[in-house]
Amino acid sequence: MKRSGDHVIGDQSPRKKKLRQSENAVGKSSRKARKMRRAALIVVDVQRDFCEGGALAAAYTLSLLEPLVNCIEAARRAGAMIVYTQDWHPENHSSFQENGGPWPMHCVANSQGAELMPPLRAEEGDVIIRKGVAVDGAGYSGFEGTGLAEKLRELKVERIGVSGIATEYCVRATALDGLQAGFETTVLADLIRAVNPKETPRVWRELKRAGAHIHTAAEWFASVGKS
Ligand code: VGL
Ligand code: ZN
Repeated sequence: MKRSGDHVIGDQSPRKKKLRQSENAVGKSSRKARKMRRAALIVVDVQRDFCEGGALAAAYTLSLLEPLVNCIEAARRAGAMIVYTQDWHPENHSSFQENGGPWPMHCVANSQGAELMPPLRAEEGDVIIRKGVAVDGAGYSGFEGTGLAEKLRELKVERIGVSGIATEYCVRATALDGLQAGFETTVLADLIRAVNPKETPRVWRELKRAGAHIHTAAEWFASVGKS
């Protein structure tokens, strides 16, 4: 894995070093450990069906793609891992209206609607997580039954930035589970989109109470490494 060893986050200006040291005041204190605080950008469910024109489109997704792609590229340059989650349901999934669930049919495994929304695409070394693959269970969280927490630990990731769709469903659930799994979790305020944007302030309050940071992507990068 080309990117896993040789991109070290933490090669930073003195001011940022100081900030990093105080963040690390409890726990790991060696210089080496400080340098190993890797980050992952988690891109939740940015799939055709959740974008403009899709079966279950969130609001304002057209304005998401360009800044998100920029963020993904900056994250790569900073040595962060990129994780894409994909909602990946069987045709008879319990969350579909025809099966008594709340949602129109969406993100059926291997269908066009389940593809990553262009121009997003996974590159070598990225992690792809498919979720909601069983008939039952909503499968909102990228961590639920996917092995994502173990994978991130294996890659020495300690901090995650959560972006994507939808704020009040899969972004929320993924961030809460990330916190539960012990990752320093930042929700990227400008890179998430809701099905119902009126829900966004409530979700932010809930996530903050649970221990998440809410920052813009630019603010997150200032603490992750140079971009
Ligand atoms: C989602 C509704 C149903 C999401 C997934 O990605 O937030 N929402 N399935
Ligand atoms: Zn779904």
